[in-house]
Amino acid sequence: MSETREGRREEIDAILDRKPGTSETRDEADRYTVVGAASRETFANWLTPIEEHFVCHRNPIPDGDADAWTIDVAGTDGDETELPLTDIVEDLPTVAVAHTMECAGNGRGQHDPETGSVQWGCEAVGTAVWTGTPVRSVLRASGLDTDAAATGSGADDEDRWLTAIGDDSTEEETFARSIPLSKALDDCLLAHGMNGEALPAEHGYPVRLVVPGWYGVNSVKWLSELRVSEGMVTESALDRPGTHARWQQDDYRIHPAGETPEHADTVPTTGTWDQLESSAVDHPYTFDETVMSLIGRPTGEEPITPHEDTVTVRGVAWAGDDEIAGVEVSTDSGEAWHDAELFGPDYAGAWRLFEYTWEPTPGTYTLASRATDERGRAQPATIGAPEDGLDAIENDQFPWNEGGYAANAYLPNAIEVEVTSEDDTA
Ligand SMILES: Nc1nc2c(c(=O)[nH]1)N[C@H]1C(S)=C(S)[C@@H](COP(=O)(O)O)O[C@H]1N2
Ligand SMILES: [Mo]
Repeated sequence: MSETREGRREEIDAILDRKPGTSETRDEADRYTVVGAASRETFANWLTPIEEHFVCHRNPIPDGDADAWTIDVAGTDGDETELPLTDIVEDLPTVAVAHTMECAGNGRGQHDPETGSVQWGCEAVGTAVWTGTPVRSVLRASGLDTDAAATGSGADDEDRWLTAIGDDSTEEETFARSIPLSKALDDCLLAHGMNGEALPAEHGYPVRLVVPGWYGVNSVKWLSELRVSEGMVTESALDRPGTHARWQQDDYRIHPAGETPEHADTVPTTGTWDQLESSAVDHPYTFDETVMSLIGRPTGEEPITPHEDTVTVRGVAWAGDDEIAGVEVSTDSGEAWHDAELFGPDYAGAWRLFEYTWEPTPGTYTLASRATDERGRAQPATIGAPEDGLDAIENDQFPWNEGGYAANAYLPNAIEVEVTSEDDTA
């Protein structure tokens, strides 16, 4: 045990060394190797530099060599094709996709009482430009009939899923996640580059799945296998020892205290918020990211002085597969709200920048931001208490849930800012 933990300690230290814009957040049991953005300043900019991008995984980083790496692809008939990564990179098209990756556990540390595991504040989110090969091209190159799957030639197409497996898997436990095949064919890619550089080891070198707009856990790193099947991964679905459905079926599900999620082959709707609202899904899976925003400037870390009476409040807002319709900023803990302006890059699956021009007098203020998506769904104010027993977003409260997933309340992310008068600094 201690040997593995020692190794992981060294691994964290090495990552922190390489990434000066991050700092560590760990769970008590030291089961996770995670680092998050070190400053709110990360959320004042559209592109998150690799040095500031959070890292989240559980096992040690597997050794990998791009030249020798292969991806094992299997269709519903079980026939396997082994594709060398060099062929994928050299023979198939390369595209770039902007993706705001948020850990499903971002905001977990805002649950009261605590839920255990990594106590993230808001630092487990970032936007990178990922370059790689469309999943559609890879499946086609391996001989799968992607057109039939994409056009929906039969009722059961709805229930086709793609399971991605990471090379950090062990005999006891496979890291496997399933997404609907339709999503995989639509916009997912096997990324081998990040922000114009080779994919760093901690982000999945030599290749990872990127699922735009969906919680980070879906974007399997160190990708070694792809499986198309009639349902998502369940405990008997893969022909191998050990548990392989844990990360799909047990963890990363939103449920009240003391409940055990049932394992399912499919869900009638995959949107995370849609599942929360639907009585047909008891314990939602964390798929697409729910509407969320963060202020990045001012940071609240030091007093600020208005320039020509104004302070620019800037931040980012995202809503998974949905577009951001608007962002409001409050300077009084959410009593009054003012429309912010959206600006800058506008790509599906990536956050938008927003800005609000504030004219404060000296004093202490609590700044919050609240985003609304194109379907009119706004961030709730707070996270409820376990005894409220919420299983959906109700009464302006996000449901406290045992795993601490998908929290998107705005008040826990508010920042206190001290405004001094221009004279004070003269
Ligand atoms: N193989 C593998 N892929 C993984 C994980 C992992 O533990 N193993 N962690 C997931 C989780 S929980 C998140 S939030 C993202 C984080 O990606 P990043 O470290 O590149 O930011 O990777 C996902 N992909
Ligand atoms: Mo995560």
